[in-house]
Amino acid sequence: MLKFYCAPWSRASGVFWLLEELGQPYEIELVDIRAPGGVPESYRAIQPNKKVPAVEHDGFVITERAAITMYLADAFPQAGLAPPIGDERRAAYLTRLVYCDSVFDPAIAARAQGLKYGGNGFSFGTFEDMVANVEKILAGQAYAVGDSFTAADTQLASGIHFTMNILKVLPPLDVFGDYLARATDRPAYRSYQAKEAELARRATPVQFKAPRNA
Ligand SMILES: N[C@@H](CCC(=O)N[C@@H](CS)C(=O)NCC(=O)O)C(=O)O
Repeated sequence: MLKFYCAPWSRASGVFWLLEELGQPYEIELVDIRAPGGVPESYRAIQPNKKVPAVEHDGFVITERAAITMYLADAFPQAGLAPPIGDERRAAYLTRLVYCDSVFDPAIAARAQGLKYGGNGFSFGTFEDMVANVEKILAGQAYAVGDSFTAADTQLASGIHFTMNILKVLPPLDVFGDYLARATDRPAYRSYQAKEAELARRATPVQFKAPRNA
């Protein structure tokens, strides 16, 4: 049994895409994070911060995108999206997958909020270092890890898409655009998009605010 707690166009999107890549049956539970009354308190039993995504698998709940991504890609190895322990790509795979949440996302959020801080003030470091690192990775190879698509790409590509094309905080470098075109040209990406659009019809509409540096 696989249940996916999510909201459309949110930090659950990369996991949504991954679930489509895995090809396993799963049930969607809409958590309407934009509902005027907020997320019901009872959802804390699933996610302690009342955030999406969360996944329930065979009675166990997994939260935090990076953990969910690792868990699912390892739990369904037949999809071939997680370099296994012993594979020489495993180190880069874990590093880049976690980087999406521990550095990329908070560095973007800090920039979008106009937060002023010293380079060592927060564990995610500077926005400029983050952009340079992601640019360097993607200039040297087709995907987050070498020349094949892994679960790390569901997180990195969905993060780049949202922050560059919608939030407009990540600079629109060609290397990011080319990577996005490559990484999203997949049947599972298209089926995820269709399902997310369908889910959005049941949820409170999104209203994105312009970033403070716009
Ligand atoms: N640390 C969490 C963060 C997830 C997160 O920020 N989710 C947002 C959606 S973009 C959310 O659920 N917000 C609803 C709220 O805070 O009420 C993860 O990476 O899974």
